[in-house]
Amino acid sequence: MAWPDFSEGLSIVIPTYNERDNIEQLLAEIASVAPQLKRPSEVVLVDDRSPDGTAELASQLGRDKGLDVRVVTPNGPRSMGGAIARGLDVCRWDLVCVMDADLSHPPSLIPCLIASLDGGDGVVASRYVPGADIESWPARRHLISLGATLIARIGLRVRCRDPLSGFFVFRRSFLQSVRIRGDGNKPLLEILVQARPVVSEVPYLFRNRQNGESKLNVRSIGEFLGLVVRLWPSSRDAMIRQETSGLSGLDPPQPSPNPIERTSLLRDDGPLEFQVGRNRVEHAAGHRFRLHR
Ligand SMILES: Nc1nc2c(ncn2[C@@H]2O[C@H](COP(=O)(O)OP(=O)(O)OP(=O)(O)O)[C@@H](O)[C@H]2O)c(=O)[nH]1
Ligand SMILES: [Mg+2]
Repeated sequence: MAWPDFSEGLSIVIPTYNERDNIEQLLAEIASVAPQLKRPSEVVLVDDRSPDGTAELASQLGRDKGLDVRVVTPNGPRSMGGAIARGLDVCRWDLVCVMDADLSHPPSLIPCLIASLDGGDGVVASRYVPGADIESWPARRHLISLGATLIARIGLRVRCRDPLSGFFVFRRSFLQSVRIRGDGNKPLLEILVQARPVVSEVPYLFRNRQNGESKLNVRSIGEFLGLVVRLWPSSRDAMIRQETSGLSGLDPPQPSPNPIERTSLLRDDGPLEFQVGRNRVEHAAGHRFRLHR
C-alpha cells in the first residue's frame, strides 16, 4: 500500500536515559498532536534503568494523559542505539517513528513526516536541507556534527542529507531486511546503507537540549567511526552492484498516485548528483522538501 492508511496505527519509539526533566513536556506535546494523527498510537519508551526515575514518571504520565505508554527496560549494557533496535523489535504497529526524548525533535512534525511517506520507504526529519535550522548549538557541536555527516555521506555513499538524524519514520515491514545492531548509535545510517531505501527529507528546527545532560562523549565518536568501518563493505557492494547493472539496476521508486508528489522520492543508492529546493511546497505542518535526480 503506497499511502499510510488511517486505520493503521503508529508506534513512537523513544530511547531514554535520565530524561526526567523532559519527559512531561515531551508526552504533553505528543498527546496534543495525537488527534491530528487520526490513528491509534503508542509510545514505546526504551529506558536503560534511568536512576532519575524517568521510566516510572513516564508510565504515570501516560496514565494521566490517556496515552498508551509502554516502558521497555532492556537487560544488558546501556546503549542508545541498542535501545532503538529493541524498541523497533517490540512495537505493535507497522508505521514507526523514532525520536529523542530531550525535546530536540518536535512531536508537532510527526503528522508531516507521516504524510510525506507517500509511497516511499521512509522519511527523515532533516537538519541539513533548505528550510531547516539548528538552534543554539555551540560551534564545536556544529563542527562535530558536520564532520560526522560528511564522513557518513562521502565514506558510505549516502545521498540523504542528514543520515545521522535520530528523528525518522519507517515501516517495520521494510526494516525486516535490515539487521539493526545499534552500535555507533546511528540506526538510520545502518538502514540507509544496508537497505538503500527510498526516502524523502523534511526540514525542521532542531532545538538544543534545555534540560538534562547530553550523553554524547568522546567514546560516542569512536563508536560512530567503528560503525562507519563496519558498514563500509555494504556501501562498497551497493556501488559495485550499481556500476555493473547501471543506474537502473535497482528498482525505481514506486510511482505515486500524484505525479507531482513522485518527484519527492529519493533512492538512496549511490553518489548521484541532485538538485535541491526546486519544488518546495507548503505542507500541513511546515515545509516539505523534495529531492530530484
Ligand atoms: N535507553 C537509552 N537511551 C539513551 C542512552 N543514551 C542516550 N539516550 C537517549 O537517546 C536520546 C539522545 O541522546 P542525547 O544525549 O540527547 O544525545 P545527542 O542527541 O546525540 O546529544 P545532545 O542532544 O547534545 O544531548 C535521548 O532521548 C536520550 O535520553 C542510553 O544509553 N540508553
Ligand atoms: Mg539530544
